[in-house]
Amino acid sequence: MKWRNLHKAIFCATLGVSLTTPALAETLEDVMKARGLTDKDLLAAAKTYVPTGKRDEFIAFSSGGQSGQVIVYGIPSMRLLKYIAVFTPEPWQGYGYDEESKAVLAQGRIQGKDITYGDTHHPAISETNGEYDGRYLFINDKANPRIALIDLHDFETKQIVVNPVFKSSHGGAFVSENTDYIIESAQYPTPYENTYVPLEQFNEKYRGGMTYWRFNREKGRIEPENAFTVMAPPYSQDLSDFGKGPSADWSFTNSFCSERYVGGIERGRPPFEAGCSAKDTDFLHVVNWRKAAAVVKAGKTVTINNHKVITMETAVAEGILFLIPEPKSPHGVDVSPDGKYIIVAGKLDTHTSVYSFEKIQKLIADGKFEGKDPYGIPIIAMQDALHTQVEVGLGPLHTQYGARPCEAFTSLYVDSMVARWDYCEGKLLDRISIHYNIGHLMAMQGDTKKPAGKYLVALNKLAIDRFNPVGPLHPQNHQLIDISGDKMELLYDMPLPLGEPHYVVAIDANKLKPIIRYNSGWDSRADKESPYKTRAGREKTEKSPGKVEVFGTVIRSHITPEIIEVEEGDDVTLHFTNLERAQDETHGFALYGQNVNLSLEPGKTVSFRFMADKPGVYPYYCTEFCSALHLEMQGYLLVKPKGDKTVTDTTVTDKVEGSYTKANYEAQVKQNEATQATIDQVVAFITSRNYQDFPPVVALVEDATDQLNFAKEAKAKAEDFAAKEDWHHAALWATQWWQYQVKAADIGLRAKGHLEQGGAKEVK
Ligand code: CUK
Ligand code: CUA
Repeated sequence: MKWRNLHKAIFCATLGVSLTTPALAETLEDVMKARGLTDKDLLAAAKTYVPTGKRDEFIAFSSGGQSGQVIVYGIPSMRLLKYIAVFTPEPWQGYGYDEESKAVLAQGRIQGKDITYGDTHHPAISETNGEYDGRYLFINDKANPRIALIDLHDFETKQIVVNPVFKSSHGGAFVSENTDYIIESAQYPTPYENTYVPLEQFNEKYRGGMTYWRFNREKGRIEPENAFTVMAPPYSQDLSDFGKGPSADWSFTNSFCSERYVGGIERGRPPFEAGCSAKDTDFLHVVNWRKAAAVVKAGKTVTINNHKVITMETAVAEGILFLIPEPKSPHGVDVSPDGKYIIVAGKLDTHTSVYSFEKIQKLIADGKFEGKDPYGIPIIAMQDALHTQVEVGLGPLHTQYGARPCEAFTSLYVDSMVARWDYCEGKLLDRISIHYNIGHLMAMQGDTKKPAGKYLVALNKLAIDRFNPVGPLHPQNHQLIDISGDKMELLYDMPLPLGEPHYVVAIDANKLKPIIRYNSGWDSRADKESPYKTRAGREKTEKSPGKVEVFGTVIRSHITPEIIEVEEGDDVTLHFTNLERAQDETHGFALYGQNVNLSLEPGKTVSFRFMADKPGVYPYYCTEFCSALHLEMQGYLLVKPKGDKTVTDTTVTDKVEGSYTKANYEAQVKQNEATQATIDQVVAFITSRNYQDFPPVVALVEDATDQLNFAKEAKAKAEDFAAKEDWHHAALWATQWWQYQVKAADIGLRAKGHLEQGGAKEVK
């Protein structure tokens, strides 16, 4: 019995339940036995389980690797929350299907070609004073050197910028401590111009570099016209990081092939991997970006592909660029939270190297260099700049920081471990095995001035046997590790079924304040009011020869217009505005055979354009189960053959529906009156409470009021027809009046529930 009580105590203590909770039919002991769970499992479960209706403490934004998307999940539950469409079309969000988002994707064209995927590596949250501010997210595309901007007020991609001089880029996106700039360094050296240059001219004509994209926070956009690049030798630049605090004006980028080796096994040469790891060291690039920006302002640049470039000669003359040797095949470069140290991990070295920013500054000020590289760039001696080196294990890659002073965590690819160590004292503290072959690792806010500690996520390259098999292509495995105690503890495995994520960033959930609906008639992709915004009752169709433009709306449970008639060969554009104000009342729009799926979140306006090139009948419908009458949220696009002169006779379709009688009408009116009585009760409840203090309820009330106004209009129409003794139309409109009442009641009840749960007070 002691055994059982122990488990109960652990379970109750960790979940905060009182021991006097009445016994459940099934005991914890039974479940543990049946499922083969240990004490450790139980603790891990209690630490990660987020009960129904509760939320996570941190929100993680993960690169989606080759999927070209961003994956959002909660920590510690590891529950998936969203995929954000970035470089790749995504139908659920209408991304790449509505004209507004097609325009965003079109910004990412490379030399006129549509690129419909991205290889995303490094997400970065915007910072203010070196801390995440939760406003924007940036992410790079390695394959096509691009940076995307996601606005975290609605989690949508707003902008894509294409690097004008690189042909691949890896060391982005990382932000300066006030997000003045986003860095993107080159990876594979190429000529800056978009021309052919033979590989024999590699040393002379191929170049690497670091691009600094200016970010305008007021506009919430990257300004390509104010971006610049610091040219660098063809050393295959890799990861980058900006300084913080004392080092805030500087950035650091490493490189993995300072051998400048060009492979070509088919030419009888040893391959790239042999030539690029021949030397014992590569180069850490140390750049004074603040000075570089001033040099750009002073006009000391050359223009290549319409983009400002600081040449290596200028960079050297102005004291902008320095090199420091770093151990064999380095990968991550990560600046410590206090900004005093730069930690580099060399994949083929067992150490992490801690460089002292203070020492580097002194050496630069004293002009103490060990020599120059072939391009005349001063080289600082490694031993002079090092603070310490720590033996952490095999294959160190990336470093993150914890909440304790001097606490660092480094991923060990070859050892399949995470090392916890002290970068001030230079000593190893703890190690934990992961499964298998870790790439990046991520601690909560672990690359900012204020790491939050608590948890760490290992981004493992291989899953092998960790999950139920799903064929040769395996999911990725993000493993959650508890770092709150002195010993690291593995808590959870999460399969990620979308691309190979490289890096993740996680922010305190309280720092994110996304909206729940758009201002009515909003073009979310451009973040401004849409010129196609349409109000209720103002829907219209404009026709001119060869052209049809529809200004429609959607609201539970109909699409207006319900019938669209065009002629074969017409150029058709549909604009729809979602009139809903209620939270989560999204409608979709799908149309047969035109490759379209639109997502209309409350308030949003989107457009879709296509050629009606084939006569026929094209049903359309709402793709979100939005109400009990969702299936009826439908319509027909009729493409008439060219020259068809048939006149539409509505009386024919009316007859198809059958005929209604006076008795039908009266029965419906009776039901409507009863429904109205219920609505009046709900309204009385809401208005007797301080509902104005609850913004979501205010939105619901506005929405319900809309529906009641529609009901009033339908009622008037029904009564008109009744007066004319047209019982058929009177009954139909009475039914529609009831439909609006039902929706109003539904919304009203939701508002009432919200007030009851929120503890609203009675007002006089
Ligand atoms: S990279 Cu993939 S594991 Cu692109 Cu930051 Cu290191
Ligand atoms: Cu709107 Cu279903």
